[in-house]
Amino acid sequence: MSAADHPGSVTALVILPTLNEAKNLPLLVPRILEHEGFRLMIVDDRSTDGTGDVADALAEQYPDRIEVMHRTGKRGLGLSYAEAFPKAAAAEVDVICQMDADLSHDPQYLPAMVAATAEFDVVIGSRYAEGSGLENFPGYRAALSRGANTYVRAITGLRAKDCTSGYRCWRRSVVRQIRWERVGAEGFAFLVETLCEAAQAGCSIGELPVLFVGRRHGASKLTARVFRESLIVPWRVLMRFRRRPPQSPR
Ligand SMILES: Nc1nc2c(ncn2[C@@H]2O[C@H](COP(=O)(O)OP(=O)(O)O)[C@@H](O)[C@H]2O)c(=O)[nH]1
Ligand SMILES: [Mg+2]
Repeated sequence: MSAADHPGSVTALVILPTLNEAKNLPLLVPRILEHEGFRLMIVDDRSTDGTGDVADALAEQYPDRIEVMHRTGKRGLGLSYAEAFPKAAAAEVDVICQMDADLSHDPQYLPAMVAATAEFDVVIGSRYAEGSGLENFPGYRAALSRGANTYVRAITGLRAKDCTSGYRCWRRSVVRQIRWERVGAEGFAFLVETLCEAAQAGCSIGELPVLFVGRRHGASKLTARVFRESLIVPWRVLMRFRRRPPQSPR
């Protein structure tokens, strides 16, 4: 696959995890699907605000372009992605994307990110690459995010500026190589764990600057439990790779 050789013909499947995003989803979905060649896999975790029904209605509105997964097991962002990624890897698409459903990740960046997978195995929509920015994001959240990145990079050896961004595009061939069975993070730490797995597998990791906009509808799901797991996971990953730290992005 080469996006550069075949501009416009590259196909992408975007995984959208949702937990109480009923207001955001109808605003976001049309903006993703206005891009030709894009499809969606919405992974809802028994939202209590009707997001599951909103997703089903959107799937009817866009025939053959949206698949909705209604999860029944234990809730968690990581658990949702861990279920969705292997399924997405079996789809007939070139690129698999992941993004938040709260309008923080602007879909306008998707085509460029997908195109950049011609050069990199994984492309991060980065809040800290040169030219990026944060908008409507409280100071304490920005500080937490920067601190998390410093912490993760120091422990794991990852070199990306934004290791905790949930906005990413992966070559499908790379997703098929990841050892999903050993990815154990249940919450947001999944993002760090999978990036480490990718780096360990020798994948090249690139970053494109994005303007990240803090959510306007609904509430953050960053709980104390999720936060605690995020502190532990980088160490767990380090132990897993022991003397073989993740490689630097090429
Ligand atoms: N399926 C699923 N999605 C989740 C869960 N927790 C968060 N999300 C989704 O993950 C994305 C990021 O969560 P968000 O609350 O915005 O995190 P924040 O931006 O760090 O405050 C959003 O689309 C959420 O709806 C979960 O437990 N399960
Ligand atoms: Mg958010």
